[in-house]
Amino acid sequence: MIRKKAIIFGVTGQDGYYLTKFLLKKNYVVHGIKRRSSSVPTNRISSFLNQKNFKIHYGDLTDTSSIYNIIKSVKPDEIYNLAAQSHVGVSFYTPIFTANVNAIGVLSILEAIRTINKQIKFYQAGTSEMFGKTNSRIQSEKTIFNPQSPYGSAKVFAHQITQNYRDAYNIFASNGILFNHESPFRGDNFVTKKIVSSLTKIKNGKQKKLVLGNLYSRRDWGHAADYVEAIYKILQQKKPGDFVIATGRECTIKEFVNKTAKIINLKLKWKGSGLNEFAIDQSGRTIISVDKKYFRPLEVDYLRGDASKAKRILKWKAKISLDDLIKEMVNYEKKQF
Ligand code: NAP
Ligand code: F7E
Repeated sequence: MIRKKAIIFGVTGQDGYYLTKFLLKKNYVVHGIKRRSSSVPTNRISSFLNQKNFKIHYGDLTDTSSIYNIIKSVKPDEIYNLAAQSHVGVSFYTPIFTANVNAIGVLSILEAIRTINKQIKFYQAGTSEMFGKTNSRIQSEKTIFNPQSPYGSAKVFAHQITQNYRDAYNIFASNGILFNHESPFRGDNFVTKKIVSSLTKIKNGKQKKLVLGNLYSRRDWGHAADYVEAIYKILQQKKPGDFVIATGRECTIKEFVNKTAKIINLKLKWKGSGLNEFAIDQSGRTIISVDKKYFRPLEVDYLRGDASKAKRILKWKAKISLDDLIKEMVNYEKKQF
């Protein structure tokens, strides 16, 4: 039997873990690309490292030669680009690096596909951050982009250059426009992971306080396991295209905190407002406060995705509820004590 070969850039990240698991189950040979790092970057994917259908290569999206050499030697059927400097807040501190990885890195992959083999299918990990400041109450593939960060702006370039290569060179190049998706394997400095991890520790006496930034932005949160299934389906279509992947539901950061507290049975009472807003526990101790340092120079206030195109064409919809996602994240955190 001939197995399909996939390259995953960004294999060591949250989505890299879920997509690798998914593709290995589908009998793919998966080639994952990792960067050199002073600490072990493969913690999430350690369970795959000894599997014969999983191979790991050193590479970096800022090193065009590594991208070219890997694609030339692996001869993949499909390339999934999940690699990015993916933190919106950090992109204000490292804007040039963010643009080199998230924008130019994508162009380097597309150029390698164009020169090596135009039959390779390509997936680009786009984001709801491309919508940025929007007047649309629900955002679809037709909503105008208005990014509010170096991260979002670099992703708009990546999105459009992917469309350009599709149209100019007839390459099967597709964009996902994924809204926030989380899991127990989410990076530590994203807000859901920070909230779940901190509140679980506070409940168990292992941490004193959780300090957050803007409590009132609204996000449409799904589960990464659901979303990688959509990513896969995007590359299995007859024609390439762009797809919003979202749940269609949103809530504020504060509502996410309250849901998590309820699930772990931690009683909270909110007081104050603005930078002086805080929450106390049953004994009157302040366990949540707000600090300016976690605010961004620009904020994206409201994101809610319309995934009806994905439902119609990919036959995809989000299955895991926000409450079940939080419960899974809480259970994982408890096991880390
Ligand atoms: P993540 O956990 O931060 O993973 C990012 C991956 O990119 C990691 O494997 C990271 O490697 C790798 N990477 C970073 N810089 C690189 C470079 N210069 N060369 C090669 N690899 C590099 O992100 P994620 O949540 O899995 O997201 C996957 C993709 O979807 C990203 O492109 C993100 O921007 C996009 N996205 C995510 C969401 C979401 O809510 N999760 C929503 C929309 C779009 P290290 O492990 O070495 O850092
Ligand atoms: O912030 C607010 C923050 O960093 C969510 C990435 O995967 O999804 C993610 O980007 C919201 C923002 O995710 C803290 O200001 C408050 O309004 O968890 P986040 P994000 O910025 O939405 C998109 C779709 C991606 O593409 C990205 O790659 O929460 N917030 N207090 C905080 N955020 C953080 N990180 N930390 C806080 O303490």
